[in-house]
Amino acid sequence: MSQSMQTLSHDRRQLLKASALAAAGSLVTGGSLPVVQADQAVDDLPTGEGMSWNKAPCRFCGTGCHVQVGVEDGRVVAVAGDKAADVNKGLLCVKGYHVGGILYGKDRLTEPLLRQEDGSLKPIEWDEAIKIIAKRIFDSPETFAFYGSGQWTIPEGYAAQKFMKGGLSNNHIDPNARLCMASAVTGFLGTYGVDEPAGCYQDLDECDVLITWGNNPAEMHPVLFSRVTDRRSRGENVRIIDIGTRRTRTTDAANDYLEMDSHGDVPIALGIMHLLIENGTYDKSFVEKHCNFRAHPESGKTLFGEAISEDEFRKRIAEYTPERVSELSGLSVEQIRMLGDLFGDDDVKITSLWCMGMNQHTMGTAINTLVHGVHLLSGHFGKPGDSPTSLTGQPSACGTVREVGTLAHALPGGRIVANPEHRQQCEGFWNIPEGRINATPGYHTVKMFDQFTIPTDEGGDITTMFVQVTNPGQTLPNLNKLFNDKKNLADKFLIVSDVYPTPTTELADLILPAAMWVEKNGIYGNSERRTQQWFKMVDPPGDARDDTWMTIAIAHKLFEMGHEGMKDKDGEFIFAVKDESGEEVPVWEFDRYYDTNVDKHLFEEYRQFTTMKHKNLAPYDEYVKARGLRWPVVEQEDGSWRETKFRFSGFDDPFVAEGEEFDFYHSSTKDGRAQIWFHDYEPPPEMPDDEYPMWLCTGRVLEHWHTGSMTRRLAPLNRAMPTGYVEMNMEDAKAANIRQGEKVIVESRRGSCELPVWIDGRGRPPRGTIFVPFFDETKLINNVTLDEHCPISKQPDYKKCAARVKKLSEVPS
Ligand SMILES: Nc1nc2c(c(=O)[nH]1)N[C@H]1C(S)=C(S)[C@@H](COP(=O)(O)OP(=O)(O)OC[C@H]3O[C@@H](n4cnc5c(=O)[nH]c(N)nc54)[C@H](O)[C@@H]3O)O[C@H]1N2
Ligand SMILES: Nc1nc2c(c(=O)[nH]1)N[C@H]1C(S)=C(S)[C@@H](COP(=O)(O)OP(=O)(O)OC[C@H]3O[C@@H](n4cnc5c(=O)[nH]c(N)nc54)[C@H](O)[C@@H]3O)O[C@H]1N2
Ligand code: SF4
Ligand SMILES: [Mo]
Repeated sequence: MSQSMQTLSHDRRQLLKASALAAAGSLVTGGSLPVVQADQAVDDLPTGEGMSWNKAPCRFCGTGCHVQVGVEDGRVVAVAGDKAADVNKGLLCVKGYHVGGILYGKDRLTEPLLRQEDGSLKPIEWDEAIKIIAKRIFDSPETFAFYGSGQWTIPEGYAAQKFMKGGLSNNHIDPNARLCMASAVTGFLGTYGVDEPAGCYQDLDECDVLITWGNNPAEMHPVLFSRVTDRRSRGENVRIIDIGTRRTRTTDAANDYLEMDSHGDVPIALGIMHLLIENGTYDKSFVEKHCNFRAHPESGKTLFGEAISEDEFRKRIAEYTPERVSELSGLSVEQIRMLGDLFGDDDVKITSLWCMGMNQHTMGTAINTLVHGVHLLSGHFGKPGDSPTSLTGQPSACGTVREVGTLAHALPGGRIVANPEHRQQCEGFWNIPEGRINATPGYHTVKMFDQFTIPTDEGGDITTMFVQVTNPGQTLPNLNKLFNDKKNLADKFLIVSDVYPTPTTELADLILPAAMWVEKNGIYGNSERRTQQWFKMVDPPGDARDDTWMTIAIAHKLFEMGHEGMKDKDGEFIFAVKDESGEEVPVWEFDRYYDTNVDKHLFEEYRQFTTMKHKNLAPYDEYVKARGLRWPVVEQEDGSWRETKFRFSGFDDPFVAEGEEFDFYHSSTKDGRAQIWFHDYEPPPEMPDDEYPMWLCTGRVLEHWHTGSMTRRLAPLNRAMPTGYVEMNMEDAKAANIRQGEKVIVESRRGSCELPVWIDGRGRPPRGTIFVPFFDETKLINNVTLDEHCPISKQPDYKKCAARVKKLSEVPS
C-alpha cells in the first residue's frame, strides 16, 4: 500500500474512497471513451540541454504501444506517445501516459533481503543471496521450480528456459501466462497446428463488424479499441457487437449488446455453425479446399483430437438449434439468428476479438477452437478485416512465453520436451550433451504451487521456488489452497524478484530487488506478433539488478560449484559471452554486465530456434531501428528485412507458395488444412445454488495493471480508482437491502473478501451476478475464486464461480 494511504485515519480513508468511487463513476456517465491522450502525441520532441529521448514499448498491456522516453540527469522525466509507431500512432491510454512514474514509487526494493527466524527481513549482499540460492539448487536440483511471466523480456525468459531445461535438466518452469494465454495457445495449435494469430491490428482498420466475445477492450486494450472508434468519428460505419456477461465501457460503444449467461459462448458458437450449415450459407469452397473436421475421440480429450467426416459434423451440430442454444446461452433465438445471418453474409468483413472470458474457462481450449471454427466455416478468414483474433494481455506473453516456450512442456521455437527430435535440436543449438533435456513435462502453474504448498513429507516435491516478474500471492486462483499455506512450511524456500513489496514478497524467504523497464535493456513481443526492442536509459535504484543477470549469476555460481549441467559439451559455461576479440566477458559480475549487450547475445542465439515454425526473426540490430517488426520477418534479395501482416494468406505470407490462396503449412493433419472442431457443451464445474446463489466474475479496470503494484503507486491512477469493490445489480442490492458504498463480505466455499459495493458502477452486471476487480492487495478476491481449469490448457477459470454477498451485520463477530 502507498505511504500516504497508510498514514490516513480510518474514517478519512473511508470518506476519500467513497468520494473517489463517485468521481470514477461520474467519468463513466460522462461517456468519455476510451481514455486516450491524443494531445500527448508530439511531432518534435523537445531536446533541451541534457534531455535525451529514446523509444521503448509501454510497460503495460499486450497492445504494445510505443512511447518516447525523455531522460534528464539520469531520471525519466517525460513520456510521450510515439508518432512513428504503427501500433499507436502517437496515442496512449492513461497508463501509458503515466508509465514513467512506475520507477519512482517511494518504497522501491533496493537491496536483497533475507527472512530471519523471527520473521524480520535482513539486508544482505548480492553475493550471499546468489550463494544461498545456488546452494539450495545444488543440493536438490529436481525439487527446484522457476515461476516466470509474460512480462519477462524475451532474453529474461530465454535465459530462464536455458538454465532450467538446458542446464538443470528440470522442466518445472511455468509462467503466469498459464493463467492468461494457455487456452489461446491450445486453441491455435488444435486449429492451425501452430500458435498465434494469423492477422494483425490492420484487421481493426478494415473490418465492417467487430465482435467482442466477452472481453472489454475499451478498458483493457484501449488504444487498440480507439482504432475502431476513431473510424466512426471519421464517418466510417463500423458495427460493434458486444457479447458479454455484463455491461462494460465496451458495451457503451457497441451497436448491439448481447448479454449471455456465464459459459454461454460455447453454445453461441455452436449455434452459429448450426445455422451456417442449416441455411447452406457456409463457405463451401473454402471448407472443401482448406479445412478438415475434428472432435475428441471417445477415449478422452486430446489436443489434436481425431478426424470426423463432414457428415458426422453435420449430425452433431444439428442438435444445436437456435432454441436449444437460446436455453443454454441466455441469448434470444432472434439474436442467435442475427449472428448466424451475419456470418452467412459474404459481403461483410468480420473481426472477432477475445481475451480472458474465453481463455479463463474450463472449456477454454474448446471455445477457442470453436470461434476459429465459426470463421473458417463461414470463410471469414485471411482477408484484411475478416479474421478471428485472440488478444494477448501481457506485454510479452507472446514474445517470451509462447515463442521462447517458457512453459513446463515446451522448448524454444514451438518445440516440446516430449519430442526426441525437438530435444536433440535444442541440445544441438545449445551445444550440450545429447540426452540432457528431460523428456517429461514439468508442473504447470496450478500443480507447481500445489506441490510447493503441500508439506514435503506428504508428497509436496517442490521445495525451492524462484518467482520473477509476477505476483502469485495475489493472482493465483484459490490462494488459500495454493499459496497461503506457505507460511506454515518452514522447509519450503520462496525466492521473489520484484520491484516493490507485494503479497508475494510478504511470504518470501529471500527478496531480490529488480531493475525494471528502461532501467535495463529489453525486448517484448506484443499481441500482433510484433517484436520490440529498447535500451537501458537510467540506472536502477540502490542495488536493484536485472532479472537476466540474476539467472546468469546463479548459473555461474553453480558452475563454480561444479554442477555439470552448467557446462556445455566443451566444458564452457552455458551462458559464456565473448566480446569481439573472442575474450570472455564475466557477465555474472554485475559491474561487468553492461560491458557487452547480453540481450543481443541471447537474442541472436535464440533466433536460430525460430525458423522451424516459420516465426523467423530478424537480427537484433533491425529491431533497434524499427518500432517493432511482425514475424515472420524474412530477408529480401536487396538485404532488407520484410515483416508479415497476414499469415497463411498467399497475398502476404512469404511461406505460402506462389499462386496459392491459402496454406496452413503447419497443419496438424499435414495436408495444409485447418481443423474445424466440434465440442459438446459442458456446464461449468461450479454453479450458483441455494447456499451460494450468485455468479462471481473477476477481472480488471482501466487504471490499474493487475495487482496494482505499479499503478497503485501512481497518484493520478490511484486517485481515480482507489479501492477494490464489488459491482452489484441495483435490483439484487435492493432485495438484500444493501446500500451504495456499504461494505459487504463476498464469500465462496474457498474463502471470503470484504469489499465496498458499487451499484450500477462502471460495469453493470445483470441480476444474479457480481464482478470484483483484483488490483487491490488489501482485498484479495483470489481467496474466493476457483482453481478448476481447462483439462487441456490447464488454465483456471477466474470468470465464474458460485458466491454469496453478506451484509457485515449478518457476519457473526
Ligand atoms: N487496464 C488494464 N488493461 C489490461 C490489464 C490490466 O490489468 N489492466 N491486463 C492485461 C491482461 S494480462 C489481460 S489477460 C487482459 C484481459 O482483458 P479482458 O479479458 O478484456 O478483461 P477481464 O476484465 O479479465 O475480463 C472480464 C470479462 O470477462 C467476461 N466473461 C465472464 N464470463 C464469461 C464467459 O463465460 N465467457 C466469455 N466469453 N466471457 C466471459 C465478462 O463479460 C467480463 O466483462 O487485459 C490486459 N490489459
Ligand atoms: N481473480 C483474477 N485473478 C487473475 C486474473 C483474473 O482475471 N482474475 N487474471 C490472470 C491473468 S490473465 C494474469 S496475466 C495474471 C497476472 O498476474 P501477475 O503477473 O501476478 O500480476 P502483476 O501485477 O502483473 O505482477 C507483476 C509483478 O512484477 C513486478 N515487476 C514489474 N516489473 C518488474 C521487473 O522488471 N522485474 C521483476 N522481477 N519484477 C517486476 C510488479 O511489481 C508485480 O509485482 O493474473 C491472473 N489472475
Ligand atoms: S493501451 Fe496498453 S500499451 Fe498502449 S498505452 Fe495503454 S497500457 Fe500502454
Ligand atoms: Mo493476462
